[in-house]
Amino acid sequence: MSMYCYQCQETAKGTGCEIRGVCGKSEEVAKLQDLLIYTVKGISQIVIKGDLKAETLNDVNHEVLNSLFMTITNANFNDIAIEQQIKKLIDIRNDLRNNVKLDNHDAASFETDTRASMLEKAASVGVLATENQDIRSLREMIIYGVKGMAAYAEHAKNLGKEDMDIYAFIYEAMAATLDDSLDADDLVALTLKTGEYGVKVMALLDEANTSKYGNPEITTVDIGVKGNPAILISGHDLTDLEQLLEQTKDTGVDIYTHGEMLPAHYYPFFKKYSHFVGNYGNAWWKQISEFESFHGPILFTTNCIVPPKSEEVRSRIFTTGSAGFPGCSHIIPREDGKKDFSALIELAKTLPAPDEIETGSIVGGFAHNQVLALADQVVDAVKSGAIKKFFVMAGCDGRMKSRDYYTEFAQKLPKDTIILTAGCAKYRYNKLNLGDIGGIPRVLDAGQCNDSYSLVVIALKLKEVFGLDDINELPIAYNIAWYEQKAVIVLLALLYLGVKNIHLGPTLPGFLSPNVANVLVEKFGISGIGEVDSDIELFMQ
Ligand code: SF4
Ligand code: SF3
Repeated sequence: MSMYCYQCQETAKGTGCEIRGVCGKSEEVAKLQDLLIYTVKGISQIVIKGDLKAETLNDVNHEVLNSLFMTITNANFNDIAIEQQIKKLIDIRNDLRNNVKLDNHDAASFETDTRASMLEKAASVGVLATENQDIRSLREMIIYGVKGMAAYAEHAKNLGKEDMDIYAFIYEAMAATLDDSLDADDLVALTLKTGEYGVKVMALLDEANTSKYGNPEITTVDIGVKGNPAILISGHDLTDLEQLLEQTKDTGVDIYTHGEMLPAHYYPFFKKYSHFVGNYGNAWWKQISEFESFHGPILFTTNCIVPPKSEEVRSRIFTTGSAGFPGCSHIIPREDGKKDFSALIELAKTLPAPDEIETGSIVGGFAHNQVLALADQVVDAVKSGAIKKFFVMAGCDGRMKSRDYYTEFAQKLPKDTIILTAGCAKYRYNKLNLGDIGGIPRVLDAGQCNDSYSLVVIALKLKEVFGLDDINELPIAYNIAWYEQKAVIVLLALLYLGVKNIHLGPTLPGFLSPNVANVLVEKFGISGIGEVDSDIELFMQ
């Protein structure tokens, strides 16, 4: 076997990619990512055993976040960037080790410098290095949750918000995945603790986003095109968007969002930019054709990148932050921390305007503040029976045909139900005309995947208003679609908050061993999805 990765929903045969990633990740990149994660574990061991405080580890914290983020599905396919990051982390690790006395564990002391030696080392430290299937399953679930946590912590950090407790937990969790004294019960407890910190990191990012850009508000977003040359921005990082909008002011170049950047339109701050014109396209997996017809430069601030099929499209793709793709220009911050997007802007001016692929608009902006402003209306509608049930359908989209389930599910839901959504999963139903209930749209989009936090705040508020003791007594059902590791941290956060009977699809994670899957079923009532009609019947009971 040349590689082994089973971290995402599209893993080969539902069990693991062994030759090449379904996502397009090569064997070499997969192995380098394994080694990068192993190096993070080594640093974490030194931090924990040396009782080093995150407050004193500024650059180390940031490089650890970046490394974890680089290994998230569809974030970074660039072997050279990952190799450089391994070297950087080994230097950091060795510096830390000089000041800490500890028994030399391999992760905290191995040395490699050439690509060949890295690949050789990687072969023995990946997922399968843990032999016991259940321990492996729990360790990997914790690591995937921590990856999602790191992604959200990085966005918050970019906005100047950091929480040392979150960094300390990342070290604790990553070091624990090498600790052979921990048994399955210990790791189940750590999994829930990962969820606890998942709630903290999403709250931190929510605070970072809303304190800088205002609270999302009901917004109509155009999905057609204007006639100007344009840049498309994808991913989740709002600070990159802000800088791009500033630099394109009065240049004649328009800015469109793609995929997970759509919710940026909901923030009051961005509404002052008249050249911030709309959203182009759909969820990440449709980018191959949508990037062809967009014609202008594309900026990836994070995942999800799909390997471009043509040189022409590749030449228009730029990456920044933790994202990367071989042969695409990568924008790094200048000394002052700001990014220079002039290369994209100059390129955009030479290229045609986007082709129109659809027309009309979509409505979103139903994050917690906006929904709570409508609380009276919502509560009245529930009390009168006009709203029978809410369906949380947050999470990710993906290319599998089986995800048509979610479109059909949304279409067939009774008309007295409301869908609460967040993440790119929404593209399965946000352009259907599902109507409204007394003026409340039947699809309420809170924002990006991290804004699933908003849905939790809304649920907790409803619990308070209705005077309930248990969040599970609310008329809310959870039918979550997952794809990558940010969805793992969202799921663990929901479990930590005590949410039961979550349905997870389109397939259960390949990284769950049968025993670990049983624990999730028995303790939390987690289940997969079935047929649309019977699932709706079950949910409505
Ligand atoms: Fe396979 Fe997903 Fe890993 Fe890519 S990220 S190699 S598709 S399991
Ligand atoms: Fe989508 Fe990649 Fe997860 Fe942020 S863009 S939700 S899949």
